[in-house]
Amino acid sequence: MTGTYRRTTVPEIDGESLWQRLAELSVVGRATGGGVTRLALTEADAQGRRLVESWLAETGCEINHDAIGNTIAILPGTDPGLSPVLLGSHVDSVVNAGRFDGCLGVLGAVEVLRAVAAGPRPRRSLAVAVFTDEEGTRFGRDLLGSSVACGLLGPEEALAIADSEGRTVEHELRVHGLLGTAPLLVDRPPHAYLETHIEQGPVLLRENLPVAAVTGVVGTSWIRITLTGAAAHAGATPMEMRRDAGLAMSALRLRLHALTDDHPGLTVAVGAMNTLPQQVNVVPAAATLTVDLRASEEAVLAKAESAIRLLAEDAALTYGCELTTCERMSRTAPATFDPGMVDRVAGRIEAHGLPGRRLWSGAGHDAQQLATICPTAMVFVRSQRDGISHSPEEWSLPEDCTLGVQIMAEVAIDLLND
Ligand code: HGY
Ligand code: MN
Ligand code: MN
Ligand code: MN
Repeated sequence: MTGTYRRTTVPEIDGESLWQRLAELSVVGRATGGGVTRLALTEADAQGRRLVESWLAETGCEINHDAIGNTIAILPGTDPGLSPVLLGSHVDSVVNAGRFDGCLGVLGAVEVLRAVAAGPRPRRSLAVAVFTDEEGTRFGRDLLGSSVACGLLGPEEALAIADSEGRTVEHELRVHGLLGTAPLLVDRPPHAYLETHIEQGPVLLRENLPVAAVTGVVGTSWIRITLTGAAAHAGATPMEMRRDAGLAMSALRLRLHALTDDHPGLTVAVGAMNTLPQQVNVVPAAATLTVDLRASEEAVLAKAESAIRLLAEDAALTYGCELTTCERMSRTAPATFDPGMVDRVAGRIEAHGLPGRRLWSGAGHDAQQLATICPTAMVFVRSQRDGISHSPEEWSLPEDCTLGVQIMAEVAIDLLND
């Protein structure tokens, strides 16, 4: 169902400009694997932020940063005392990522700003947020910027988080001149928040639909586990005398995946795994792995989390090892979006002559944090190539991107005149 969609009365989103800017931003942090690497608060991420802020400035917005470096741009309405309508997302990425994850939402918001700035000023101000460190891959805490903005994580605690080389979030924000004094969103909640994002899954592609209204987002729990055994000679040590931490970790990994059998709706991923001392002829003395648990129901997520420690202790014991650490790295709660906001998005999709498909998100998003402080909804845009994401293969069609942002613009413009 591609091709042209019925236009509506509101200003049309400039799809050309959106596509151009997605391409331009994708050059910042170009990775050798052909994708994009803009890990949070690296020079590449800061360069990406500066490029986006230059485009925000062109629309006449006032631009500030808050205590965790979130960019907050505001286009004043005729009644600036009213709480603003906020659009946003992120431009930091995982390693060797695609060009759409987060960027579609931020650059879509830029296009909505351009369309609104070109017309009669609405009552409410229109604000755009570019959140710091949504991905969490460098500092180990996902949705960092939006969690602080929404009062779910203290600024001091967040600023003190360090990466594996000991560089703190605060240090990196200072290096890039992103530390600011703008009020946190929780202190002045927006009237509403909207985010456009690629689905990062196969559902819309399979159903041949370009867009959907997102009904909610899974909760996520990241846990790091270390098992300790004993280094030993790979040849001379009899098998029954070994305390092989690598073997214990492999057994644990299989048991973690088996959790999905007794917890319907749970997803499990072991994204990082390594053994020490990483020598071909030494039985591993230690092994570390990270677990990414997700569920749309809090009870399912909590039950899976509580099972982890027992599984790790049991796997360690089975192979004569010890469980040394089982620490939570990050935790976000599942979020159900405001039904009225979801209806607005679905209604605008139907106004374009399309089914108002509602869909739950298996990926985490800044919107799940914003949902704790104001009415929130998301627009999903179809992902191509089986929905692959967090990969250079990530792809979406220009007309689907334009339609998704057009839907967001139409909902936003209604809210701006609320
Ligand atoms: O992991 C996630 O779902 C998101 O991309 N941070
Ligand atoms: Mn994202
Ligand atoms: Mn992502
Ligand atoms: Mn995400």
